[in-house]
Amino acid sequence: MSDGQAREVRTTCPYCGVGCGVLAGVAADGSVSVRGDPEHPANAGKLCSKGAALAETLGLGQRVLTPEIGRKPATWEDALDKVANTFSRTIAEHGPDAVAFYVSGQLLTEDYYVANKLMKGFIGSANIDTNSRLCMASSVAGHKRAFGEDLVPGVYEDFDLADLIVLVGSNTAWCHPILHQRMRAARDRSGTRIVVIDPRGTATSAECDLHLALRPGTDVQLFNGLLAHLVRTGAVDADYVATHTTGFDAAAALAAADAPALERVAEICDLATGDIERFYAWFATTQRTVTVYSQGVNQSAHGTDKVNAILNCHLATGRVGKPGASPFSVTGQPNAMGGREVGGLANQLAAHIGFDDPAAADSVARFWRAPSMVRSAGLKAVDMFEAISDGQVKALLVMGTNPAVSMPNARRVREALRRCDFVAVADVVRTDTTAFADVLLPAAAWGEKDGTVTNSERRISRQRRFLPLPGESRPDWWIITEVARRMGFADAFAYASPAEIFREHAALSAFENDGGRLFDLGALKETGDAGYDDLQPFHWPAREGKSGGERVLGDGRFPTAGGKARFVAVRQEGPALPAEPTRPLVLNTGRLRDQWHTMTRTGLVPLLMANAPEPVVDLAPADAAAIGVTDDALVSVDSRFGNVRAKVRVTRTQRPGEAFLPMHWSGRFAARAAAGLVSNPATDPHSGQPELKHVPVRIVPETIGWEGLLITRRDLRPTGLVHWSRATVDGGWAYRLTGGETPDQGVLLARGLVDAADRNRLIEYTDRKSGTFRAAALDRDGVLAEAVLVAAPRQLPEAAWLLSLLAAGEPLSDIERRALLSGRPPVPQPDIGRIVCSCFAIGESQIAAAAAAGAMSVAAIGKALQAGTNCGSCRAEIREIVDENRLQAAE
Ligand SMILES: Nc1nc2c(c(=O)[nH]1)N[C@H]1C(S)=C(S)[C@@H](COP(=O)(O)OP(=O)(O)OC[C@H]3O[C@@H](n4cnc5c(=O)[nH]c(N)nc54)[C@H](O)[C@@H]3O)O[C@H]1N2
Ligand SMILES: Nc1nc2c(c(=O)[nH]1)N[C@H]1C(S)=C(S)[C@@H](COP(=O)(O)OP(=O)(O)OC[C@H]3O[C@@H](n4cnc5c(=O)[nH]c(N)nc54)[C@H](O)[C@@H]3O)O[C@H]1N2
Ligand code: SF4
Ligand SMILES: [Mo]
Repeated sequence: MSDGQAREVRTTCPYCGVGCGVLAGVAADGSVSVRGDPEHPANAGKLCSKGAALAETLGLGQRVLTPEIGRKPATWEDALDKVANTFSRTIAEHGPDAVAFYVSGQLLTEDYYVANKLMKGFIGSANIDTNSRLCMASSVAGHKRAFGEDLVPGVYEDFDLADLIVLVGSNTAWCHPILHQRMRAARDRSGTRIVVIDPRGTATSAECDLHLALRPGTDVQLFNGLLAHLVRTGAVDADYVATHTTGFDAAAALAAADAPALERVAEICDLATGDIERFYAWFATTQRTVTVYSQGVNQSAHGTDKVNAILNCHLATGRVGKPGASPFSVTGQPNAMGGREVGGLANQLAAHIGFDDPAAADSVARFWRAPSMVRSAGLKAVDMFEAISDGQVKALLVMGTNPAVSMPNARRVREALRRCDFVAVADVVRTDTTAFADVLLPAAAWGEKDGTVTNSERRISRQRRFLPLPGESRPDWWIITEVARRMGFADAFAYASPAEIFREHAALSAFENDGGRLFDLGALKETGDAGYDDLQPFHWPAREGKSGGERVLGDGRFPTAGGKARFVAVRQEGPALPAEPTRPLVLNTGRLRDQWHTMTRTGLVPLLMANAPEPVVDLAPADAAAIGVTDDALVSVDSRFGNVRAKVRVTRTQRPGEAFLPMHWSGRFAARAAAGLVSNPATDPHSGQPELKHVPVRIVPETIGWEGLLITRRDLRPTGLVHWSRATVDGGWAYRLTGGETPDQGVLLARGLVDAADRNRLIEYTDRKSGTFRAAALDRDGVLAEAVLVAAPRQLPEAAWLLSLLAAGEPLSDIERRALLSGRPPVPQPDIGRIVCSCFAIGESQIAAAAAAGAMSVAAIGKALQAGTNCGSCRAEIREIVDENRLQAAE
């Protein structure tokens, strides 16, 4: 603990499924600092750029701090009564299936448990689904088909032990940075090979031994080809297959028919036969192989088949749950796993019990003393919003997710939210979804609440509170419990703390569980309050009287009826939507390094916005040329579901015919750039997961007349523009504006944007000839309050100096005032350029300069500037800059 810090609390990062341990220090003055917890087994003290910036997301400026009814402040009493009464009345009039909860893999297990219990045991409907439907559902379905239970066999140690790591549809370097670091370390240490299977070139593929940039959606073909190859070359573990599995012959036969020869695989996947051969040979001959997969596999109309195609190859070689040899579905959200454990998906019941086992469902009913136990599955996310749209579901509670942005066909989802008779939303800030709330419930945020989360390797860790509850915010478990009490279920929801809920959850997992379900926390069902406070990270299973479980399924016994794993015969199928002649490109969507989903928290941190400050669509050079655009052109991306606007980045990392749009920009950060507006709602028949990675689009340039930059402290939503987006910067926001009219008219619009309450404090400059306009408003102390620049397209001056004035917040000198209007600093300033390394705030120009001075490798740049030496997610970008410099030097 450093000086001035009163205390340091052990907690867990609220972002990705790596589940890194965090030490949050609270100083005597209340300020918070975070560092990686050296004792947490998931990260051993390391954090990525997002985790390291957590302290900067804790400000209260944007928070919702009081309940609201009809957008007016209300008491908790009234808000909770309103929710409970509306739900009760709706159920009385229209039945239990007329209500629904849409929750989140970012809730804590205890929050999730009570929400699931209320809906399934007491309301008597299974209409509780979660954003995990958009995330992990195909893996859940694939695991259940193959293993009989939703089990991730591997543990992180397997990355240290593997000789081959295959990453399928996983941009680990950006999305699970601390795990990627571990894989890279294994590669450096012991030559572990890394194969990346992703249509795009990514930061992950930049550091691998083989990148298979396959045609999107052809993973089943590739893995069927692999299974056929394993059979042909005698690499199948016949003993394992005979003793521990069923269905091999059918799966192998279909694979052989589907992928009869390498040439066929090469053709369908659009890969070179030599590359496929190399991958197949490595897989066949490397016992210690871990196959990691995430959204490039799950988010597909054939996601479950993709999962099983992969699992088939691991079963055929007996590589399941063994040290360094396992399939490994890495989870996205911090508690995606916890949600699955409580049964928070509409097609699960509770504690890894499904609806297919009536006796187990009876036991849940007895355990809960449930008056109206539901017996069949409820509505999955996409169908749930359809049912809301149709008026079948009339009352909805949304908790911890932002479906107006993150659901596919988001326009229709917004329409459904608008039409729904009653929408309650629990969130920590205002979002595009809270805009539809009849009742808004202020939830407690990370650092203000207690509970547990489960990471990708089945390890349960505590999130601990280290801040007081601000305003009237309350934890989610409390909100649900209070609603339940008001609906007449006070006895079953008499919890006074998350510890009580955790004990019940642990007890349920062990209740009448004779070992048929591996998910078992029985050893913890008597955990006292002090023990809960003190809970150390542990793996489940944690069966009573047994020592803790690390890897599972390694003994070849599976929780199926006969104790054997099942091969699933799968065949390659086309995308849900065939190519459309008028929409010749395929749009893929996904994540950026420094943003978390809809940016409600990472978007508050200037440093995290600096690497990618505006929404950009990636295009291959040939497609950009065909469309007639170059870097930074504004385009419209149109699918049959809607359209968005973004700037272009031309890059060789895209395959021709394919484009990539980040999923992050909500209506709070851009006029219309949410990927959900164009994404495809078609779902996988087994998992109900939508095909978020594949939709036909047309991309066309927008006609623009001027561009503007507005730097301000005010939270604005400009109108009348073709496009705008904004980035959080020190001291306020930087808005990038694009207008369709002439610069002259741009000036009129821009002038209106500047807050000119006090005209004396406004400085203006217009040059009609060049179409340039600049204005700045100073506040009473002569500090820059806002500035706007307008210019013909691509003529705007650099913003760095103006941004530094806003950040400094100091009264301007006379020289600075005069310089303001030239848009250039009085003394030339070194511009560090776009931030590349967020951990150490190192910019592109600094890296280029260091490279020019002789630092010609990622390691040398690390030595010179520290860039890339913490989480390492920026290494691919550093390499690009170094390579670029090398090319220039050679020219
Ligand atoms: N920085 C950051 N990290 C995050 C998150 C975040 O928002 N930001 N979110 C977290 C969450 S919830 C999740 S679910 C994970 C997601 O983590 P990832 O799954 O790694 O992330 P994505 O970018 O969604 O998609 C991964 C890759 O799938 C590829 N892909 C697309 N189509 C196909 C295909 O047909 N086949 C194959 N093989 N690949 C394809 C895409 O090109 C993309 O590079 O990240 C977690 N971590
Ligand atoms: N096109 C496209 N769409 C996608 C994806 C994609 O790759 N492409 N990926 C999908 C995936 S994998 C995922 S996981 C989803 C994520 O999508 P969402 O879940 O919609 O995204 P978030 O921004 O994480 O939303 C979490 C919300 O919870 C709020 N919140 C934070 N902490 C708390 C809390 O303690 N309590 C409560 N009540 N609220 C809190 C946040 O402010 C935020 O509004 O997006 C999916 N959508
Ligand atoms: S890798 Fe980064 S985002 Fe994920 S848990 Fe660790 S610090 Fe948080
Ligand atoms: Mo996710």
